[in-house]
Amino acid sequence: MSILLAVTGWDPGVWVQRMRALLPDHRITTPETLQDRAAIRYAVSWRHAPGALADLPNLQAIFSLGAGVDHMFGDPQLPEAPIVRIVDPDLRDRMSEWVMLHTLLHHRQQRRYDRQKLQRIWDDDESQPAARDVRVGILGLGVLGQDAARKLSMMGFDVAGWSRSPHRIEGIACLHGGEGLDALLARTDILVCLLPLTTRTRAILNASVFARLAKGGRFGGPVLINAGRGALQVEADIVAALDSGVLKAASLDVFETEPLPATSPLWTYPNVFITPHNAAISEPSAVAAYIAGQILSLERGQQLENVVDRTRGY
Ligand code: NDP
Ligand code: OXD
Repeated sequence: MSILLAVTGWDPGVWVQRMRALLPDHRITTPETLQDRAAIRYAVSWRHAPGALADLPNLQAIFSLGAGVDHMFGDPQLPEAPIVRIVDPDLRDRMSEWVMLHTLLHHRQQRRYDRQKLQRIWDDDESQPAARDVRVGILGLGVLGQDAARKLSMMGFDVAGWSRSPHRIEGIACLHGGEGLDALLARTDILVCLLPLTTRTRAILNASVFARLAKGGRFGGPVLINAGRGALQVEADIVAALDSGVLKAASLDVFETEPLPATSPLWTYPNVFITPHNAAISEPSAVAAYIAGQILSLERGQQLENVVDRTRGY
């Protein structure tokens, strides 16, 4: 039985090595070395080239090397086989670290102290709000959003979350649907986006949403934190909102175009933190173990887990 590893932008070598070690009875191949298409039972994809998974008559599952699966849907020849996404504590914890770090960087005004340090200024002038007086709104209450919500809540922040369907999470105000979004925005000082990119969420982080965020919060304007996908945000609207003061600051891990072009104005804002789409990397050992575990349990007759709903797009 063979596994086809089709990745773009990442070194396939490390993944081939990990998968071989965990599945010694399976042959791991890449599109470049693929000979027997009928032998392929599983595909492993990260932004695979369109058509790379076509004509695999015995394909049983497609594994995404990321939690997000939007990278596959641009392929007009994507096979019908079930798509499995990553749900893994290593990736989840990495994302929550990033979200907590960036929430705290804004909450504790770290940029201000960085500037003061460069100028050797000792100024403890400004009052520091308590976490309980800061309202965090999380878009997306899935695996990543729920974990970040719980951890921020444990730190004392006043946390609400928004999803497509209703949820109940102790200590978190859970909202959903169109009205829920209005209510969430109206009570949000720090907006954290952990949504998947779908036809319904594309460009959701736009001028209209920024204008509905809470005014009169503790930072002199709301803060945007996005680690979902770049196409969730309208960067021209972020720049305009930063210029007009509708947004006070931002932390962005994902961008409309990646790598973020050197010409992007986002680089120039002192109050915008930029990270290179590595809020939660897919750590090869953890993710290969997750995929190998799913393959072995499928071969023992069990069901695949974390299968994507193609009609919802996530
Ligand atoms: P999940 O599928 O577990 O959760 C998605 C959440 O978004 C769910 O709560 C879902 O609602 C909600 N949602 C989806 N569509 C809508 C909508 N139209 N309106 C309101 N809510 C909606 O995903 P994960 O938490 O695992 O991951 C989220 C995303 O994070 C990934 O898709 C990926 O894009 C991104 N990511 C980024 C990384 C990075 O390094 N920057 C790393 C890993 C992931 P419901 O609960 O009702 O279904
Ligand atoms: C993911 C990512 O989806 O790294 O896992 O973006």
